[in-house]
Amino acid sequence: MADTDSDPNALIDGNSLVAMSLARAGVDRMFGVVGIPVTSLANRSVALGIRFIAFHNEQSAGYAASAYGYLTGRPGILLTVSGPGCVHGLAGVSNGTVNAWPMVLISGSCDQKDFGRGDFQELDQIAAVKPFSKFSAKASNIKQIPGCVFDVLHWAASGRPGGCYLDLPTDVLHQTVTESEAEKLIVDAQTCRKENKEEGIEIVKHSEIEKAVSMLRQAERPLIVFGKGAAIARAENELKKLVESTGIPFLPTPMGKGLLPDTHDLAATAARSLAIGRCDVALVVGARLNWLLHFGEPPKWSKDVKFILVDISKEEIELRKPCLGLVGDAKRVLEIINKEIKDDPFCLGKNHTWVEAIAKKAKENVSRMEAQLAKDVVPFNFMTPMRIIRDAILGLGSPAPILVSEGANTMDVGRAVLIQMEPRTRLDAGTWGTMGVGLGYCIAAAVASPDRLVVAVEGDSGFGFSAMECETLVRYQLPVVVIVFNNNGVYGGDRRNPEEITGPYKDDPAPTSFVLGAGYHLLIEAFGGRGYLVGTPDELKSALSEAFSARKPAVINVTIDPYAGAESGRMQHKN
Ligand SMILES: Cc1ncc(C[n+]2csc(CCOP(=O)(O)OP(=O)(O)O)c2C)c(N)n1
Ligand SMILES: *[C@@H]1O[C@H](CO)[C@@H](O)[C@H](O)[C@H]1NC(C)=O
Ligand SMILES: *[C@@H]1O[C@H](CO)[C@@H](O)[C@H](O)[C@H]1NC(C)=O
Ligand SMILES: *[C@@H]1O[C@H](CO)[C@@H](O)[C@H](O)[C@H]1NC(C)=O
Ligand SMILES: *[C@@H]1O[C@H](CO)[C@@H](O)[C@H](O)[C@H]1NC(C)=O
Ligand SMILES: CC(=O)N[C@H]1CO[C@H](CO)[C@@H](O)[C@@H]1O
Ligand SMILES: [Mg+2]
Repeated sequence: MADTDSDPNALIDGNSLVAMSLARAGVDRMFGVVGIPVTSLANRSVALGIRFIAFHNEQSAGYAASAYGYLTGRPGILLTVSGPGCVHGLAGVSNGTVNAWPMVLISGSCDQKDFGRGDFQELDQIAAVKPFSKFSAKASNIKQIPGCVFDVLHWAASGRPGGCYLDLPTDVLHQTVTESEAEKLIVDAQTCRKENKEEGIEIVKHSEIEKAVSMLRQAERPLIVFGKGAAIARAENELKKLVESTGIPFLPTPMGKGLLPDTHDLAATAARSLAIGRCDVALVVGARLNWLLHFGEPPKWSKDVKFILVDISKEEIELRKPCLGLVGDAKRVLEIINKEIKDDPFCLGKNHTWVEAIAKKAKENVSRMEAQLAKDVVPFNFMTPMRIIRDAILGLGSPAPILVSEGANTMDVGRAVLIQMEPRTRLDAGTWGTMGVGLGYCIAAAVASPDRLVVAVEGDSGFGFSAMECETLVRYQLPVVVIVFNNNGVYGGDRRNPEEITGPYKDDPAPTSFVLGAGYHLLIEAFGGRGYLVGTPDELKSALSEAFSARKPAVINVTIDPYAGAESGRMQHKN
């Protein structure tokens, strides 16, 4: 390419114009897999100061982009090739959308004039992405590129965030404009976006705030529930103020954990059943009343409970009627609620019967669990290694590591035992219970928060979905320690009754079983990372201590009794 700085008439192509537009829009990281027709787009982006994290598989890269969007609040970018690259990328976009996390899939697509004739990697990508995305744009001509780039970035992060898609046909990436034309197109796109910024979210009415505060004030057994919507709105300080000024107990969803410390006096996590079963007014902030919260319905919730829902999306609130809906950004709405309360404060106090009942239940549950955790069981069950990991993580203090978790038993036990002290330090297989998110999340976390260690606690099946990305950890020397709970399979060992095992393939391993004693620690050593094989408390402690202080890519292969834990984890009734 010519020295374009000095020559406004020099020509630049679509690839360069995409990279320039992204850089001007403030994009600083990109995740993906290169190939035809986007290799040069990646190269140009790197040349403009965007860090490109190259993955083995678009699925993991997409999960990384979505998690990067969540952790930073700015859209994570996934770059893929046409056809199959885009199809693999759908996992990431759907992940962004289902979690309400900002991300953008940018995919090359086939030549427009050959579409419909069986062109290389041809697919109607706009149609393929549609069910999974919030907004799509296609640049049919190079001049549309800057506008499309600014549009998708805007839609990904505005209102309720989600996954968006930008389609870039091969021919468009090869068209050219002059440097000065490119500059003008970018400036126009920027200006146009600024003018439209005011559109969008309606803000909650004051009368609704008054009603909400009065409901909380009159409640006998109020509860505050919050989820990752509150995390993405960075509402932690407002939540703290609300909880501490009113003395109302709180319950985080799995990824809301850490917005307030799990060890807080008013945490109702260990009294979850009582808290949701008996509360009469629940203020739900940035969390959906979906399966994770039992749809807000009996028998888990009391039939008389009244909900106050704070959500950025009006549609979400309408879906959950009847309730009092407060539409708006969680941080902003809580600020207004706190202000309203400040004018006429109320506080339940420690010896309020409801607060006492929750504290008592939580204490009982915690002591029961601690008694189990205290035992050193070998061969390892799930509890013993989880306690050792918990203590090793707590020993690191602040800044706390970012914890990534997937698996069935491994994730469920980890969710109950591991302690979250800081906001946005937990990423798990949440809303969709998706296996395969782990390594992508680890990479995103390491890239988004370079000051934090990343610790993944993974079932061996969950790990296997994206295990090749161990090479990516080593290549970028990311401070990620992956702990694999190796129980030889999905949920663990073969639990079939002998009478179930018949037919011509009865000698095959069970559909849930993997090879016995897989050397997952050797996998990362193949790439030059550090591997540990552990089966006893001392071995685990020593591996953790070494790996945590090294802050280098490592896999700790923890041998777990294949018959510990339950089939399907805690979702047994559905399998
Ligand atoms: C994409 C996807 N495919 C399949 C599943 C079904 N599934 C649920 S948990 C799980 C793996 C559980 O095994 P493991 O990760 O080893 O955890 P363990 O219970 O053994 O600790 C699978 C395959 C899923 N949740 N997501
Ligand atoms: C991208 O950069 C790499 C490394 O510099 C180079 O080998 C490759 O040819 C470039 N490809 C394109 C299409 O620009
Ligand atoms: C006990 O505590 C765990 C984790 O803290 C929680 O998951 C579980 O629901 C609690 N049990 C009850 C009955 O509330
Ligand atoms: C709590 O109980 C103590 C005695 O047990 C009492 O002195 C105090 O006033 C009570 N506080 C509130 C806020 O009710
Ligand atoms: C995406 O990740 C989130 C967060 O872990 C999880 O809730 C969901 O299961 C995943 N969804 C998809 C489509 O992978
Ligand atoms: C390759 C390897 O070292 N595999 C080991 C993994 O862990 C199991 C259980 O401890 C051993 O049996 C394997 O030999
Ligand atoms: Mg397993």
